[in-house]
Amino acid sequence: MYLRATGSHPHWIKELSFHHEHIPMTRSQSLFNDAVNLMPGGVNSPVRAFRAVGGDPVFFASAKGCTLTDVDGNDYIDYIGSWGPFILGHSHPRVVAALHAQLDRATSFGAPTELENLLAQKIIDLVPSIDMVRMVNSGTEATLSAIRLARAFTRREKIVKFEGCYHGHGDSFLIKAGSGVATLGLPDSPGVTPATAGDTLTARYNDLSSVEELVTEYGEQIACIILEPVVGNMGCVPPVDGFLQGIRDLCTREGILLIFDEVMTGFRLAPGGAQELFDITPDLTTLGKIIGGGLPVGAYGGRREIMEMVAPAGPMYQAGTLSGNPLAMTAGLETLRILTEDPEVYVKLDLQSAKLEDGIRANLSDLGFPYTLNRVGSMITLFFTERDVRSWDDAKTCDTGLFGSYFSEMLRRGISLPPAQFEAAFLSIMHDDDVIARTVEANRESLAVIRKNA
Ligand code: KE4
Repeated sequence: MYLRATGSHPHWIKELSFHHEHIPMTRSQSLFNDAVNLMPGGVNSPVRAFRAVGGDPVFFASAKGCTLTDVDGNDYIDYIGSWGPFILGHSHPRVVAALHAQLDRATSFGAPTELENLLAQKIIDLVPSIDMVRMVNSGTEATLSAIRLARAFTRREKIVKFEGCYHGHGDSFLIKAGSGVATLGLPDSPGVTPATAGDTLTARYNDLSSVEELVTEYGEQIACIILEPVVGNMGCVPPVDGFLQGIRDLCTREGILLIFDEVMTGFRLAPGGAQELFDITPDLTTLGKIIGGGLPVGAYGGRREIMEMVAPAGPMYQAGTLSGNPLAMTAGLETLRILTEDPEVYVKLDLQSAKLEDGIRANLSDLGFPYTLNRVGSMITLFFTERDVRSWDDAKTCDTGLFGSYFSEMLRRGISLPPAQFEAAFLSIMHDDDVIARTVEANRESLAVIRKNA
């Protein structure tokens, strides 16, 4: 198979093709050429298609710790971690062993198992605001269910979300969403009806007055306010002082349920997630990613009086064939057990992440790049803008083209970053000093190259 001289192939092939009329197509390239005829955009989730950064996606074959290996045998340092789940690194031996043992017993019944009790209890023990929890199969299912529950409990219809926050692909959320919606420049998605969109109000993150304006106008109609307590889906954006408490107080005053979407931050920033870090108690919390340990698990939970409205205990319907799946429960339970064995694990993770931040900041100042870097714990984003990034209005000033060039330079140097400016990068407990030093060096070289080409 020979590479077609198209504009779509990765940069490092472009250089080679100048010298050789035909070079053998990589396996990754060949697989992607097949994939684009089999699945929309050749992927099963849009952000993976490299549309925001150029070039074709790398196909991976295996992973261990923080190292990925692609189908052509190239190794990369992983800063995606499957978009958050792999805080312990890939293929942790204890998680793999637990999965093997469960595989030999059974993978699914569609009936209750002790494993669901165990993971539910673990989540309830670690997240004080959760009295009762329901397992589902993705973050999207968790947030869809949580807003349906909020509407059922309050008998109100409107929800408030924030521009640039992403809560999965449920219709109500595809309004000024972050992550892949922002990455692909899709202001809203076709297929979402005006009736549905009309029940979603949007405010500006880190701007309490924009929330108060909505409450003044729609107060009694608002069932819930849902937000990422630390945003990952604009890139990493922390809450400014007083923002979360202000929303908490406003919800309490107005009888609005506060939903913390901790699909990304849950067990990422602290055992009790961002709500522990910022000492705020939401009424409902949505979870995902880490609680599945790399297998499909989502969950929503909160105050008992609210959760007991969920069928069959109450009238609000929600169901799922593979919800609480024993294999997925096993991966999540083992992951949380390991994660919470070491009381210092989050301190160590923060220290390592700070080393990466310091290294990149040194490069930025040495090279005269006045760019913004936001970090909370092991969530970090380098924004290609000179503005402080506190909201979508700030994030959207990024030079996404330059980010694309930076991404490609880092990939050529064996660093696998999220292929989009509006995503958070993640470190795991496996990102040691050597890995971080190599990343900082690659960052320096990449910034120097894009500066030269600018
Ligand atoms: P999933 O349905 O993708 O499991 O979860 C949706 C979701 C909900 N809430 C938050 C805060 C999230 O970050 C997500 C999913 N995150 C994206 C990454 N930004 C998943 C990656 C992708 O869409 O492929």
